[in-house]
Amino acid sequence: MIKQALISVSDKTGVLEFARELAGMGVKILSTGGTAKLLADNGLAVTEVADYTGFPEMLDGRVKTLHPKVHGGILARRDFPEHQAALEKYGIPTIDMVVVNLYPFQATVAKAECSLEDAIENIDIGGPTMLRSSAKNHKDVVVICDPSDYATVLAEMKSGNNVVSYDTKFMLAKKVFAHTAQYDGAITNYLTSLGEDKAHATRSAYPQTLNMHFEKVQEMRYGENPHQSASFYRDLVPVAGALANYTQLQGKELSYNNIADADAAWECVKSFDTGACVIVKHANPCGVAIGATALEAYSKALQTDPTSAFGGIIAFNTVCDGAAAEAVAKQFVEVLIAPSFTAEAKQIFAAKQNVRLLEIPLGAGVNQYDVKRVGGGLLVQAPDAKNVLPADVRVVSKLQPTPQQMADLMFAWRVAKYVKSNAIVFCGNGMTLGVGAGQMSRIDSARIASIKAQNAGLSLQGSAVASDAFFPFRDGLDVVVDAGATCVIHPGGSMRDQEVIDAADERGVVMLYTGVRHFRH
Ligand code: 93A
Repeated sequence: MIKQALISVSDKTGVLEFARELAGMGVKILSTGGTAKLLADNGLAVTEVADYTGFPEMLDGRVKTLHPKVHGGILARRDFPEHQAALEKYGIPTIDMVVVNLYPFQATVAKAECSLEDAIENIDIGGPTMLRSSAKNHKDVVVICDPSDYATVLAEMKSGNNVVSYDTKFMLAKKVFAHTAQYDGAITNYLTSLGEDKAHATRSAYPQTLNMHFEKVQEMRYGENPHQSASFYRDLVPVAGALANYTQLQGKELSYNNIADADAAWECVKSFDTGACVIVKHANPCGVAIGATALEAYSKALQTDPTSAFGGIIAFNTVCDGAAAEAVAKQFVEVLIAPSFTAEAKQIFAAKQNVRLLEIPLGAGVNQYDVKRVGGGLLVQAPDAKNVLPADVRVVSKLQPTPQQMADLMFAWRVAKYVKSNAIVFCGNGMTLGVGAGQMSRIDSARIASIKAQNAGLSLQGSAVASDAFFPFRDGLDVVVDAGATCVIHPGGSMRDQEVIDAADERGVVMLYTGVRHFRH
């Protein structure tokens, strides 16, 4: 039975309505300065904590609620007679509900002009203390740190005579410890990112102690292999447009490899600003194409490597309509991704319940960190968010590219970014013709890409080639030109650049430098 609640919130969203409902149910309300004023100004009966404890808020508000009359009332065990006797002796009533959200530390330090002084003043001490006290004693105290829980708690109280179930109290307590851990993590990240002079100009993106916080989306039956257990977590702060925001419309449970491949396909297809389709197998694109319709993009992408596309992951960056769905449904597909599906497309897959359909809203967010686990450690870097534009590239050959070659080269370059190194990608007419991925030598990738094009019955005559890093020798270039390429794009920057440029001129092909490398491992 909730008789007394303490409300102290920085984010005052919904708190007035919530407090009004509590008051209506006969709950006494204690509150701190700003919150008390808001409630009182709106006609609610509220007791200020300062009046309650007999101590004023002091030290510029640093000490408001840090008092035995507050913490005793929260922490006392209701089922321990000694605790009850102590409350009685010192005149401490119980506090049965605590509603607190914290000083906005993260928002404060996100501002470029934030000083160390500002940051420190925004480290909440009393708030987390009350949250932790209540969460520890959650058996008897309802604790709310997220305004989105007001409605749930009210509904339970109304239907249950001012009582909140243990399950809800436990859920709320778990949320509190996750929340305070994240809050302390943000403080640690901030303080340990400051440079010697503690000035913000020298703040590092990589704190000395790195805290990252995720929440579980789902456990998988197994990991990369059946003997490995696995789980999928998403960022606590959602990333717009990211895979983790998916909604599964139908199909079997997603596996670990499904999620990894779906991410590769989705990241690649999202990078196109016109309608595109990407087919991924074992984390590499095995077919990528643009098209006036989803069907056209898919049909072209499939041609690159129909063998590998079997059981692949397919992603569109445009709505998947009936025509595209019908074509895709003819092949064995593990996962199909699109920003949306038409009713007709959904209908077509209704007959194929094994296919996992994922809807993911488009968006331009990028992860703050790109991470890779190594033995006993974590490699952390900025994500490869670089998109090379036509204005960024430099023609280094004597021959200038035609507009068609330029378009094909830019397309090939975009794809190469998403192919594991060493990557060699033959393209033409807005589609991949041959993809060489994940080889230890660039020349082998070049050979494999041309063999794959041959196997698929695709001509490489007049094709465009992208190489994710520079050609260290002219031999790789010779392989792609022998195969039929007439234009090549790569970063440049090798010791033997001149040898490779001379080879391009000798062979009469166009060569472009991006000045940017896209290794991907
Ligand atoms: O300065 S504090 O660390 N010291 C405290 O004793 C204390 N008690 C509550 N911060 C404290 N709070 C925080 O005040 C709460 O966590 C909440 O964010 C804020 C609400 O203040 P007001 O009601 O004056 O707006």
